[in-house]
Amino acid sequence: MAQVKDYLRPGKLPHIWCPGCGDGTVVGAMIRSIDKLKLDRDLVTVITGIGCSSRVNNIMDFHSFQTTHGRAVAFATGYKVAKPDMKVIVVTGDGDGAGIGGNHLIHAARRNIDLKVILINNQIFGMTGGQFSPLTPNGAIASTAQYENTEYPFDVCKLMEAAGATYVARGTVYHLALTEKLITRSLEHKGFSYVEIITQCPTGYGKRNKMADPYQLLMWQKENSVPVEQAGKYSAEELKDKFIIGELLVRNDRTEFVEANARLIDKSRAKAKGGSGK
Ligand SMILES: Cc1ncc(C[n+]2csc(CCOP(=O)(O)OP(=O)(O)O)c2C)c(N)n1
Ligand code: SF4
Repeated sequence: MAQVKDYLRPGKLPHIWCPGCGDGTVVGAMIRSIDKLKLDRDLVTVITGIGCSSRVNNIMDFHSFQTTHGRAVAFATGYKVAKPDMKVIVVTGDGDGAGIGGNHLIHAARRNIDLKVILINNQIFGMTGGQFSPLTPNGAIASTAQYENTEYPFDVCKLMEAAGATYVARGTVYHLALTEKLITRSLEHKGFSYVEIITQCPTGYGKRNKMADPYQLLMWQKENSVPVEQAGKYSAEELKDKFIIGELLVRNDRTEFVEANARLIDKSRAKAKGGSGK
């Protein structure tokens, strides 16, 4: 088994993340999953938007593109259509993926295109100084919510399920073994995969919310997570504001988008040649 450092670009360490940031832990989990599956690294592409989380491809030694804020999924859609043999992993933040890029996320899920989206949810805009995102908890403090956040976060896993994704899961940096397993399963799945990873931003979120020590943020992840297998034991009120973690949806009843189009092209060509096209 190779080591994580074997998959990092030479000369890119030390990385840019703050001490205690969860982004590097997610990189480790992604690399261990790729290594476990023995994926050919020349057939893996990591595509990101803009944000601290979107800097993962700066250090990961795979084909990679850092695109514009919120557009990683749109870019990856075109890339996957042009290069269907590539394993395309999109890494995005809660601002990047669920805010400015939310519409792309919905429609990629609806198409069931074979993208592996990993949304690193640190509940804040880390890179730009701690503005609240669509996933910031109600009542939390942000640089743009100095008294408290009066908005409510939404459950992107449920949204992905409703939109048509065929693999949906949620892990946390605290529950790292589970998270690694979920990433591995999503890489094996054919179709649109969404894995949300709850992580910590001590600088932009923790400091303002009485959890400046990354350890406190990890304990917050632990205390606010409920394994999906146990969720049935709790009332709706008890599950309010909790993260349901684990494999939330796997379905295999929808044809993957690129494959559906390839089939249609074959059918149309056969028809043009005088066949029935069936
Ligand atoms: C079109 C556009 N709007 C705004 C920005 C500024 N911007 C850069 S990163 C970012 C937010 C990043 O937050 P998130 O996606 O949650 O990632 P994090 O840094 O927390 O990992 C914003 C608003 C930008 N680069 N481009
Ligand atoms: S600002 Fe937050 S998300 Fe960005 S590197 Fe620092 S701890 Fe990580």
